[in-house]
Amino acid sequence: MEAPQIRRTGTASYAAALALPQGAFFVGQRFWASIGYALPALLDTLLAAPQRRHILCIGDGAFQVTAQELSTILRHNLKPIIIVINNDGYTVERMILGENATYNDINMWRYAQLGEVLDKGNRSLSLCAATEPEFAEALEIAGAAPDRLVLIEAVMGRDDAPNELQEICKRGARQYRPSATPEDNRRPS
Ligand SMILES: Cc1ncc(C[n+]2csc(CCOP(=O)(O)OP(=O)(O)O)c2C)c(N)n1
Ligand SMILES: [Mg+2]
Repeated sequence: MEAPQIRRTGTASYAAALALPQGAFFVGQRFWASIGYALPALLDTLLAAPQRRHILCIGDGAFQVTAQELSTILRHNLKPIIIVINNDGYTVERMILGENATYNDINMWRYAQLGEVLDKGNRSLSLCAATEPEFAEALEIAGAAPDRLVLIEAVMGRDDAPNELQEICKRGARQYRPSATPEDNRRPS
């Protein structure tokens, strides 16, 4: 079986906790944690190992930084599965500071239409999943379509994040902003 690769940014980093099949490997950059890295890095690994099926888990915020590389991936006729976690902005940052602050908002995109907009060649398949059964079905469809780039928009709640990550963020918030008050989280009117 071809082994997948999974990479990360933001809450998607918790894809690292998945049990991967034998022979699969994980690519990420936990040290710098730079958003915008993962999509172009996917292009690199696709070019290095086109015989494998590559799976990218990426946050909507990170995706928007270098989204144009989706076009390059299509131009090279590459066929990854890209899961964009659409949680309406910078969730991991909201958990540290500014839960409702506008600086953690991003513009809402029609992610599931990008494969079509960026390519006249009909080489992609786009799916949108807002529930667990829909997501499971989307993965089934993606698994059965190795000849297409598959983009899955996974719609999540704004505050939906792994418990462990929430704890880490709370500790980070106390460390970096011990003086932070509830007012810091208030959205300007
Ligand atoms: C280049 C860069 N700018 C800013 C940051 C700070 N930062 C860390 S995570 C994050 C938001 C990530 O949002 P998203 O990719 O949507 O992930 P989510 O936590 O919402 O799943 C930001 C802005 C960073 N790590 N790298
Ligand atoms: Mg996000």
